[in-house]
Amino acid sequence: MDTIRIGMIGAGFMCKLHSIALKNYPMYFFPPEANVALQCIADSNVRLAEEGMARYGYKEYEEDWTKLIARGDVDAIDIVTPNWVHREMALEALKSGKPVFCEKPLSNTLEGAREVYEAARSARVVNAVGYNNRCIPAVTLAKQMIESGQLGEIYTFRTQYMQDWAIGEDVPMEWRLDIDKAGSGALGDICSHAIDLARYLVGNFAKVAAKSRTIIKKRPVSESAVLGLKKKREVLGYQEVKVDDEVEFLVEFTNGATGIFTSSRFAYGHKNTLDFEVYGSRGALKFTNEYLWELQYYSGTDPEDRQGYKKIKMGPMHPYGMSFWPIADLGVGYADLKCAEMSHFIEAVSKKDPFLVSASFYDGYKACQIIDAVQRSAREEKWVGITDD
Ligand code: NAI
Ligand code: SOE
Repeated sequence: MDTIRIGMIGAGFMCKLHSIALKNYPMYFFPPEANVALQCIADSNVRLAEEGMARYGYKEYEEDWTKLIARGDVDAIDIVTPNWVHREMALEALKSGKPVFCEKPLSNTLEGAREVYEAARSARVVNAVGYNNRCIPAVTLAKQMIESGQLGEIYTFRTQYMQDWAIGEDVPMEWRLDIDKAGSGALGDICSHAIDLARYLVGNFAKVAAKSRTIIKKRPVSESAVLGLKKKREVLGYQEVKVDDEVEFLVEFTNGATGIFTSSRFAYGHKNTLDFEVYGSRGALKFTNEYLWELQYYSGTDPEDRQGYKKIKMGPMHPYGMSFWPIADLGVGYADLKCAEMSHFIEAVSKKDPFLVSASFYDGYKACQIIDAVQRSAREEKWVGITDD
């Protein structure tokens, strides 16, 4: 059996998730399509690269990511660096002809995402973008139910992705709050997952009408601020904030359905809440990641005196079920879902078939196209169309 030797660029939060997911792959997805080796890790902070090598079990480490891509002992590239460096790294990986997994969003600009997508299309190598929520068993089941016609014609898709970590004037500047680095705020950071889920479950967007705002317009700058850590740090200065702290938008899908999106990183009561409802002519679905292992289904065709939501508990008979646990309702963890997403990437690399990934660079480009349209709509206070390319 082949061994796919992974080169990981970035040694932060997502490096931990991806490394654990890749290590667990052959145990959850057995027999594996290929063996996976954590071969080399790179980070511009060489101390983190060296630490990551020891912590996750990589064989080598590099400070220079271009050297990692060029190594003869690296077969596939996994990009888990911040948004603004995805473009150059993905282009270099594609140029090397090696399969590449890039975390979302594909780029911090629409132009960068389009350039990467077009390069992947001509390079004809396996390419995937990190939209792991597609691989939540309940979400995949929702897709199967919608595609089978069980909900009939889809009328409305309502979704929210809400967090609270950005609340407070003392939360320091970090790349997720810097428009030049991240490309957007809540919109690209968390709502892009909801955008991708909407495309996955309902279809492409025709046009959007948006409203967004920056709530805290100036933040303290301190040494090496890390997401979520609220430790007091020495304030070195202040930086203007231009990212969206909250965003709301309406969508008209190309199939005529309507979408209602809300996303904020200023939402007390939500540490990391992603939920959606789908309303159709024959029924409805409800999901929240706060009950990751459940999908609520309402059949509009039940006898009128017996209608109501029923709670479907995910188990071995559901998507990815046999890869996880033999009885229902034992739950999955964050790394398990990334492992499910990685299983598609590993299979695609092993079979050299770009169509086997879960979300591709095309999906990553489409999400960036929608992010750009939402930003334009909010700026110009009008509906903005999205080309169906
Ligand atoms: P992080 O800030 O924790 O780690 C990024 C690492 O990249 C840092 O160690 C930094 O030193 C390194 N780095 C920065 N510039 C570099 C360069 N030029 N060359 C080499 N290394 C460089 O970031 P985090 O939270 O891991 O996010 C990484 C990416 O993953 C982001 O694009 C984010 O949007 C995405 N993400 C996706 C999630 C998902 O659910 N799919 C969840 C969290 C993040
Ligand atoms: C921070 O808001 C974050 O880590 C996002 O960057 C991820 O995409 C999201 O899945 C979880 O929250």
